[in-house]
Amino acid sequence: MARTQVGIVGAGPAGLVLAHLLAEHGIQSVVLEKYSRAYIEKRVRAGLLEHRTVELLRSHGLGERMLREGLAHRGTDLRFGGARHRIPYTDLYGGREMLVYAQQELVADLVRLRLAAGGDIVFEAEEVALHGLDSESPRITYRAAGEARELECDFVAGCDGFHGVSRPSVPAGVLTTYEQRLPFGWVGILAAVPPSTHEIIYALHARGFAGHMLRTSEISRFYLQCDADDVIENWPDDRIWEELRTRLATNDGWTLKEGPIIEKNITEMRSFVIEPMRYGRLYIAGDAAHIVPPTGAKGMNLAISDARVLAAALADWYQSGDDSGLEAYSETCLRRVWRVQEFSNWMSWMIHCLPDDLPDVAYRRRLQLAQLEYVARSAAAGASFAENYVGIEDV
Ligand code: FAS
Repeated sequence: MARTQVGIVGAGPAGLVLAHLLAEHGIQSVVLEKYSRAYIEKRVRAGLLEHRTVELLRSHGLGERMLREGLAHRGTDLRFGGARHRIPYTDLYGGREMLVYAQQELVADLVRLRLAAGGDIVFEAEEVALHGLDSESPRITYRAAGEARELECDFVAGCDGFHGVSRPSVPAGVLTTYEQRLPFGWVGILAAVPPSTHEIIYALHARGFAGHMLRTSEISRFYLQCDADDVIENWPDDRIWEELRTRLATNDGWTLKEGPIIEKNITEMRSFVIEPMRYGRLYIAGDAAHIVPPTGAKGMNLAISDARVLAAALADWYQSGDDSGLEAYSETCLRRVWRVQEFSNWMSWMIHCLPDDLPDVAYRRRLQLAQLEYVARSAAAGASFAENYVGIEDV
């Protein structure tokens, strides 16, 4: 049976950043990843890095390509009633910028840097199962390269996303789950077309929300509000462009660049949190512990934030036997998780068309407009939006 100090399940942003930060403290880890390296380095997901995420990656030598190729982002364009309102969040939040840099590029960087530093990542690890989580030597069994393997650890980090095995490995009755499903979904679109603006657009139109997100100078990410139970077959390319043109239009004749759609899918708008984020020697991080609607571009940033907290707590334990960080891990992460849940929920309800069957919907639509006007016109409201959107420092 092989042995390591920390067994990490999942090579997403949480698992890979954790492995890097642990290595800096001389703590050994093995990352077990279900899919191939090629697959995870092509998997399109998030694309906006909070200021504090950029600073973490930069300060740990993980951001060289990110800083070179990422697009600095300093404000966002809020559209409603045909008018545009720019929220200059960098000016409103102490000069902090965000960076547009695709998640799959960051994953590729983290894998390359980890392997170059001699890190241990097992790709295509199948049938991963966790054992003895309430003991001092938890074990992970799995299959790789056609053979059964076993890894004994001091700790297991469950960084395997919403559909992983870590959360379900916690005995029934231990976790409390909180969830909400929003009454709409998103059509996520990736198009081979340069961005039509240099900043992100959030637009509320009578036909629904539309988002113009950036990715690179040649690729653009768009989102369209759809029914919660919609299917991608209902969204042929010409309907997508028609809806994007209509919903993003402004009174001053702004035009949308169009091009070939290279990927489209439906994303559910859900919120999910487990408490606590640990069981015995299992510490759960990232999407395995919480999901936020992608409205506020928070999921990946929150995953990396959990990894930062867990790495510091494990370093204290190994260096001095101080377990206070591990004891406080869940509470420390959950303060930020719930701050981000509240912001993402508030933003989602503010910029989506409310379904007709919602109780008191006429009244709620007027509230929505009042919220948008307030964020667009008030410096204080803009500053609060900026602090949350760019990444609140201390929660
Ligand atoms: P991840 O899911 O990224 O990584 C978990 C890893 O564990 C994966 O590589 C998976 O293959 C592996 N794994 C799973 N089960 C396993 C098992 N049994 N054994 C071994 N390995 C296993 N967030 C944003 O901020 N902005 C966005 O625009 C955005 N868009 C998104 C679009 C989609 C379609 C999805 C699904 C998510 C999106 N997100 C977005 C959220 C997303 O970026 C997550 O928050 C982020 O990937 C979380 O990182 P991790 O917690 O590391 O989990």
